[in-house]
Amino acid sequence: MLTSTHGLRAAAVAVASLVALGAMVPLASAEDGAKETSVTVHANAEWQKTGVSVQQPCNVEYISGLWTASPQSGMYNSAGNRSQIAKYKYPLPGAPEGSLIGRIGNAIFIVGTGITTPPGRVGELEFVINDDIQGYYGVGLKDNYGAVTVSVSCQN
Ligand SMILES: [Ca+2]
Repeated sequence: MLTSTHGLRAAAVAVASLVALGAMVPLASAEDGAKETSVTVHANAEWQKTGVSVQQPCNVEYISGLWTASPQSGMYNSAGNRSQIAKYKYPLPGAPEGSLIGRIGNAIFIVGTGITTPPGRVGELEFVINDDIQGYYGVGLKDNYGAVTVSVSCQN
């Protein structure tokens, strides 16, 4: 899904990030070839394909939405629940439960509220909530609800 309103907001975020870093880097924008995609990730589903084929590192930024991996902990954004650390069988052990996790091939990484995908990784980008997706410890994804939306901006 492509949306222009999300594009504007992500561009503003990108400007703010570059200003904060003092970077003298030309801004990526739709005009100079960056391709931006809005992706909604659901809390109650396993690894979700984005349709985005990563060739060069892509920027992922949280836009909107709340979800939960455990309703008694309340709702939160893609940063997850920082007071609950993911267990061994979760997609990314040691990262916050309920955080947004990305995968390209066999590389799994935290997205949280925003990242640049790891260099040298090529393939389809996938997302999942950091929860017990196999139902190893309990009900797994069955008690989850909500969704978060991110923008994915790639130069390829
Ligand atoms: Ca759960």
